[in-house]
Amino acid sequence: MIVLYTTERDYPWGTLRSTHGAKTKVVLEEKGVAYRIENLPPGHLMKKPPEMVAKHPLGKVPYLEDGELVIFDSTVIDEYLEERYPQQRLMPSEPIARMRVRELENFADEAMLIGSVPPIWMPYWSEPGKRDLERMEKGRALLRSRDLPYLEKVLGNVSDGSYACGEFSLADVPLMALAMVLEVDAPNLDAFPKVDAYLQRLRQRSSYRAISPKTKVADASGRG
Ligand SMILES: N[C@@H](CCC(=O)N[C@@H](CS)C(=O)NCC(=O)O)C(=O)O
Repeated sequence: MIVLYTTERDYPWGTLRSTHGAKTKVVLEEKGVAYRIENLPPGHLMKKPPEMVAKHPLGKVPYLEDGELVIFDSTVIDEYLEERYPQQRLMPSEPIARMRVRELENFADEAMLIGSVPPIWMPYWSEPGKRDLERMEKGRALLRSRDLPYLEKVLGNVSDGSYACGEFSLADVPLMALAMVLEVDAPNLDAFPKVDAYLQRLRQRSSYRAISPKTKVADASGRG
């Protein structure tokens, strides 16, 4: 069975999960592939113990074992899963459409998951009194000034009720992680009505249950 190494923890304000681990979990769920979670302590992301670095040279999550294979980096893992487990396709077949999916996936990852989101999300892993509120506000400001306007524009190019590139695809997967973060941070999205409706649509997918802040660690530790 596939083993996904990631970090998840229950807090009174919701169950928090690695955003990049969530990307991989969503693809496993969408494809109905059997897996179990190996839940690493959040402290491992700082300490980077040798057994972790042996499997991911940067000591990050996620990494995944599929039999003898060890694979790191959420985007690489998700593309591997797409090719290895072709049920429930998450990539279109036409080259320009494939390019657009990869372009948006990369934007969501680079701009948000490693850009504006960590300053918002990481403080939630501490007690409310210990959070760097100034840092959180900077992350929120970047999200509102750069990332959400672009996403609103992208969503303006697809018909209402569809996903970022039409059918649900790998482009939507990092945005599922954004939906998770913004369920906890709960900003006012009146200025971004298409984003607001889209994030709510993402939260309706059955795969979202496995990353929802409402789903406890013990209730989403794998499938099958
Ligand atoms: N490009 C990597 C980024 C992974 C990443 O940054 N993961 C975070 C948790 S969401 C982490 O492990 N942070 C610890 C660190 O940056 O050292 C991927 O897509 O998997």
